[in-house]
Amino acid sequence: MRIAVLGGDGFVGWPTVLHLSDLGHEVHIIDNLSRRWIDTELGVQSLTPMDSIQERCRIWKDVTGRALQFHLLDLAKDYERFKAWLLEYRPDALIHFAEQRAAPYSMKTDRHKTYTVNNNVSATHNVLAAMAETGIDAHLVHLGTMGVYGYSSVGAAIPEGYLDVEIENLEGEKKGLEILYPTRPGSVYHMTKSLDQILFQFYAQNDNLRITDLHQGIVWGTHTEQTRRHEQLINRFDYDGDYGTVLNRFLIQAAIDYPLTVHGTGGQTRAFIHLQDCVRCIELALNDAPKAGERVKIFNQMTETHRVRDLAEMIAGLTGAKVAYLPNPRKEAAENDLIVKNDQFLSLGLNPITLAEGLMSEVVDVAKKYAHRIDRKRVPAVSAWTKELGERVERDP
Ligand code: USQ
Repeated sequence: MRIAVLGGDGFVGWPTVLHLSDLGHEVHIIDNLSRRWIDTELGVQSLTPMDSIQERCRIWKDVTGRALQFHLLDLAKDYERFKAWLLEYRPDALIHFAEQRAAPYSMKTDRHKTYTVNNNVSATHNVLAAMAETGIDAHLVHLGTMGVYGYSSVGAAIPEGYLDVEIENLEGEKKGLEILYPTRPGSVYHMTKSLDQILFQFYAQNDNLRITDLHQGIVWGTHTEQTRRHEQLINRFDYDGDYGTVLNRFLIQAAIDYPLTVHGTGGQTRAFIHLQDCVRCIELALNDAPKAGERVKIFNQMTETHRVRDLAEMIAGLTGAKVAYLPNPRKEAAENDLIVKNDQFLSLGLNPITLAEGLMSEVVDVAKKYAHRIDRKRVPAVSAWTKELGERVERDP
């Protein structure tokens, strides 16, 4: 297949590019390099040293003989260029990662909120409008998030995207209805992914676009089979308070002897998936495209659930790290349960990598190797969901 990976320079985008190229697909990277600009804005850098995207592509060609093509393009702003690109290359599939993906970054200030909404919603809508306009019948695979469901602890398993409900009509008869699972996003970032769902529903129904939405959990790990093949193919690794995600943060904190930063009681239960499984899921989803006219296919892309404090205690037990229970900068349920259905990927052959397999050492090894690059001042999470929470975090960092 000819595949365009939108956002192919990012944390999950880059390993996906390599995985698909390794399978023999012709892979194009479309990216505006915004993630690298945001590093500059925040004054942080990936724990792992990253080469330019052009250099990364050159190394991959040297190592494997397979070419990657990079196109510098801003999907939210360069609509006409993207449309022209689609007509020139006529891809079979588009994988859409091209969104600002950090919840804390999206809540920093009103500027960050509007940037996240403008960037994410425009990028998604531009992709859909261009596909409909050009008539290019590509399969669109989008990286969504488990966070669209919210964490309401009703004690029922979260289905894969859709909910069967019963409503009473005017004659008093009970009628069945299938609806998108009601969204309850917990940040502006998660809100944009909830909005994306409505855009997908509309374009699938109106223009027969073939769309898959992957509701992904929190990714941990850093390597995949392909990123290990050469030092300069290494993936980016975020540890800072805005972009670092919880388990990877705990692992690097343990490696540098920094007390593990649990927000609140740590009673938040979240869904997780290893990076290697993410890229495998994308491959499985690509091969299982919906037909034109079908509803959007939604998968829950996660493999296990964990409570934040249990993760911290587990890592403390393994490494001897201390655990710090801190004021929570986020407005979120202090405690929640989470049961998630993920039968579709399991039935397609996903064999999940779990935490219990000792793979966490992979991250600790990376953290130890590059510990000299860590700026300890960038570890605390300071972006607060409200002004009041911000003041509390400032008083007791
Ligand atoms: N947390 C801590 N300590 C930390 C960092 C986080 O206790 O040092 C807590 C947070 O308060 C939250 C939970 O851990 O309750 C998860 O936070 P996170 O930063 O690991 O994940 P989140 O903000 O939800 O976002 C990440 C990715 C996002 C993806 C999402 C999947 O950045 O792109 O969509 O995970 S999910 O969470 O399933 O929606």
